[in-house]
Amino acid sequence: MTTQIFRSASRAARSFISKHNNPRLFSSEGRAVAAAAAVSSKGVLPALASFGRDNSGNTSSSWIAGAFALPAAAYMLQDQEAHAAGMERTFIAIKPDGVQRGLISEIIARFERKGFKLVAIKLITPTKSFAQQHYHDLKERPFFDGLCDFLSSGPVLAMVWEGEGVIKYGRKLIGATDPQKSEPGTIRGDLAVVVGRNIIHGSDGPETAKDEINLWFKPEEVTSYTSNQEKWVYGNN
Ligand code: DAT
Ligand code: MG
Repeated sequence: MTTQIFRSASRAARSFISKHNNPRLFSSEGRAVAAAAAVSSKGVLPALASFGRDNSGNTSSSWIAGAFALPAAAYMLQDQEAHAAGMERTFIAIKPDGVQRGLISEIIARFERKGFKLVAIKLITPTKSFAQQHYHDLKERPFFDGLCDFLSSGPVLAMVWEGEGVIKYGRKLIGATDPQKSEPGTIRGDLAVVVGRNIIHGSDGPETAKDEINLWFKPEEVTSYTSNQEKWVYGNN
């Protein structure tokens, strides 16, 4: 019985979350949806409880499951809402040197193991003008032309990663721009030697993250889903 209640609760929560887990989930709009559901489920509970009896006066197990499922679903939604507040997305790209050196799985593994979630990925060789757009902030720098030639010289693995604090922490995983100065344990510190071949790009703030995701991906290429491990990666005690 307890298992049945738990399954039913999980199903209810999952189905609600998947229905509402669209690209806007982490916007204030998305939070409002989750909050409204949590509040309204509390409101309907007493009514549901009174319907949970059949004519013989026995309690119907399906209604009981339903009645218990709702508070559990509301609890899970509130939990989702709590960690949704700090959720972010960042643009991460493995540059042609990282792809050619066979470092894709090594780099993806570091983001995955941390607990971040991959929501978009594609292998693409950008044109030079696309590379210039991507690095437009650096157009006055002496290395700009060579940098854009390099980025457009072969396949780049473009990705969007999602998680709490992923923009800033993604940069920590990557390490300093110059691999000579990157700490051991970081991607550039462990896997690269010179600044001209530092294997990976990561957005440096919320605005650039948004702009870079929009530059590299169409909205429909960025997925939204609830990973099974989220309830173990996030939580407040
Ligand atoms: P980051 O990639 O850490 O965000 P950035 O935005 O300052 O660093 O520069 C973008 C890329 O340009 C960087 O990954 C490698 C290249 N680059 C930066 N500084 C350079 C330099 N002094 N000489 C050559 N290439 C450089
Ligand atoms: Mg940068």
